[in-house]
Amino acid sequence: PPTIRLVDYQQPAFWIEKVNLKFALHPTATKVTSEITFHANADRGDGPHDLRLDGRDLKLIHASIDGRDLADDEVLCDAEGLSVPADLVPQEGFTWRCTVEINPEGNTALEGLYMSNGMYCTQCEAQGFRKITYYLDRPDVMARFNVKIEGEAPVLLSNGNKINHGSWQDPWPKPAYLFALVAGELEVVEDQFTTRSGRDVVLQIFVRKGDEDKCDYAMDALKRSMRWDEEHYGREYDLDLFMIVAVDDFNMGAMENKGLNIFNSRLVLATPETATDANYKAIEAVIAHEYFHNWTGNRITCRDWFQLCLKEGLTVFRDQKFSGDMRSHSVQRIEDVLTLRARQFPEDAGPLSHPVRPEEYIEINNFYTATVYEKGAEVIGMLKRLVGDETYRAACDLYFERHDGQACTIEDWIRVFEDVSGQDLTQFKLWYQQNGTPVVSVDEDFSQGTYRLTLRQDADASGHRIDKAAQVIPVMTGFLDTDGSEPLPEQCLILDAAEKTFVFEGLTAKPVVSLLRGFSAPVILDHTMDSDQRMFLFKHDSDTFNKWEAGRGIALDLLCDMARGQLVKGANFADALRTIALDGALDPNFRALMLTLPSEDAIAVHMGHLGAVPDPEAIHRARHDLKKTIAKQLASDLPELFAAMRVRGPYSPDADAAGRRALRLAALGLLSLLDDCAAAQDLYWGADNMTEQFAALSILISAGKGADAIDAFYKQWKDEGLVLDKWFAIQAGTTPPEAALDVVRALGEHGDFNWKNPNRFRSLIGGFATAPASFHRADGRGYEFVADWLIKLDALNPQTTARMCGVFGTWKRYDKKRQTLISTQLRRIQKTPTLSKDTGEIIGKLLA
Ligand code: BAL
Ligand code: ZN
Repeated sequence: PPTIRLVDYQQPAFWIEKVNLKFALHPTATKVTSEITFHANADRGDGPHDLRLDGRDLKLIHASIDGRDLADDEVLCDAEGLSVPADLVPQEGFTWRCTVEINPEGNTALEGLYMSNGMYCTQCEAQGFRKITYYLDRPDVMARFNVKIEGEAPVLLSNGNKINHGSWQDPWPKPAYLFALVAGELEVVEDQFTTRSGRDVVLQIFVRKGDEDKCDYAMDALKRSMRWDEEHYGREYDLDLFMIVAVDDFNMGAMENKGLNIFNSRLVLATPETATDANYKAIEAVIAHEYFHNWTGNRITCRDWFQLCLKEGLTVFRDQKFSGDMRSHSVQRIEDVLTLRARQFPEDAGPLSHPVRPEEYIEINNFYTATVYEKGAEVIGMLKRLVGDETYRAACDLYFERHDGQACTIEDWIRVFEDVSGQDLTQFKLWYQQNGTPVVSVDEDFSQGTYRLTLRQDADASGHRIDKAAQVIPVMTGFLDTDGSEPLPEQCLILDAAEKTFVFEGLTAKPVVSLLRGFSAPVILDHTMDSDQRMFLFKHDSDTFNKWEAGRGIALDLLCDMARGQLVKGANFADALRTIALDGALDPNFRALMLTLPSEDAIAVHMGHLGAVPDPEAIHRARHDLKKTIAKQLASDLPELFAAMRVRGPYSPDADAAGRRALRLAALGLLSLLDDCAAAQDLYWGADNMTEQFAALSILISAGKGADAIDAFYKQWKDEGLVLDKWFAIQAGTTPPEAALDVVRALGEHGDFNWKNPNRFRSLIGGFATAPASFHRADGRGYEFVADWLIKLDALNPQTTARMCGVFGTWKRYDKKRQTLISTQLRRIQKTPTLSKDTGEIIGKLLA
């Protein structure tokens, strides 16, 4: 398959003004008739041009230009679309009409128009529209759509304003990737919102019968998102109707189609009995994310798919700030950094590394990555820090004013910041262009009241950054005296050269420096500190992020030493943890985060930084042992902490209640190592909400004591698909490593393992593959198991398969024997005769 390159971008030969679409729905033979008004692109200045339209898996029934039917030999169809020779195409403009037949039921890839539980739905980003009809399926072609849907279903939805049953008109020009259609037997939950200028908007959430009582939180989150975007970005909603549909079979989390967001049902539906606090938080964030796309993505879209981060990085940044406002900024920051480090740093350190704005791809679906999304959001955060809050807002205002209705590039985005701030951001733009994670190292010198701090930026260990230009790295820095006071104000040091020395005068003693506060840049900080210094910051840093970071650093060092077989004493650390865990002045959510040890994957990464080859089984044991040390140190406090954090009264998913539950459950996790899981058993059998029931189940399974609870959970929830996903996932992810493969093999045969459903597949196969000690078992049978399933799924759903191949992305960090076992499986996948372009691209990179 060809490689698509940013440098080859060319405007289309024709633009589209208007599209009329008619759907005659049928499960296996839907007819789509399109009438498209084209006009010449005067900027091209070349030609004459053939008419070249994108199209895949379409049966062309009829086509005409300006009313003249085209004969079979006048339309040249191939696997990727069709062409009509230039001499048959009026070059100034023309009306194209065609009818195609498509098969929604046979569409297992879940791109284009497909069926989910008897309901028709669409997913068109990035290139699904070409599976619906022939079109210029590229985001810079923005057109007005009118849609007529003929079908028996009581609910027939598309974008924009409803004209009558099945007829829709979208007044806003949009690229085809934002097109959506839904048809089925759906119930609607309705509310309303009045915008700040007084426009009344009807809000509707469509769900399957029986799920109507699970939409309250999503609706509430939607209204809060709408208000937040008005208050923080001056953005109002622009139609009279905003619809959300919950769909069970969905490759992504959700999709921001204009006026008709389609959501994976796990990100809409929640009741206290079926959803955890984490589920509620994710619903809030994703509802906001998709809503915010209405401006950052829809009103202003991307010129081409290389610019994906223009809408995704910015929209993630916006949803993170929204969640911080709704809950706690310091906890939100820690969680965002945990995600970045868990997903993006490994991606950037391995064979799938790419810049935030990639410059080439084979399959664009493979670039909906942590780098584009999460690192993309970090880049926006740095930009805001560099120009300041007010300038940031002024630049965003200018962006919306200047580019409304356009398909834009990163250059357009950077230019509004340059115009408003007067700064030259050429060097800053390297964040979009260079891949890899910069490593910032530190030298300190103190003499005669002068403190010199030298910061250096280097290539990371993976070598991705060798020969790369120095980037602009904002390093928020605090200075502490031995009594914990701060002799100098916090400042943002700008490291914009390979090396820079910052000089501070008039100090009476060498300060303890607190670097990269708030994680002010997505870099690896290589700051050698002894354990006393770390402990000092853990106890005294006023920056919550760095307080957490110091504790985490101590834990990581201990865990690495333990995994390497060294005898270590964690008592000091456990004692400091105890102080924090019991400090009633601190946010319980923060205390819970502190009590949660770094993940096994994070420990493996840290070992890599220290030059050691991680042993997944030893890491698993080390983590368990340190937990036990902590549990013993807190033994007399845990029962009380567990009891004190109980939330009384009806369940509420708000941050305070969720934070108390998080601390209570962290305490329970430790307590279970001392009481033989007695308290966890009590909680499991007595829980009245899913957060506690599920956490207790997880504790029991990981202790090998979950058999009765597993059976009972299944019986209780076998008719609730989303809860059943949890049942598969928790067994796959937390069963002790020696038993996990047998368990997931058996679950793979379970009657409810509907592997064609992406959520279910991800629960079982993804759950197993992200449990390092199980997946990386030394005999390689974990790799073989996952590869078998990936080969099977690829034949039906390339997008979900390719994404899950990312579980092999860190394979070069392991020992030679494991590397050989993994590469054997990767080659086996690669040899699959019908391997998809999506999976082929990822496997090719993994093996390169
Ligand atoms: N645009 C794809 C889904 C999302 O990022 O919102
Ligand atoms: Zn998005």
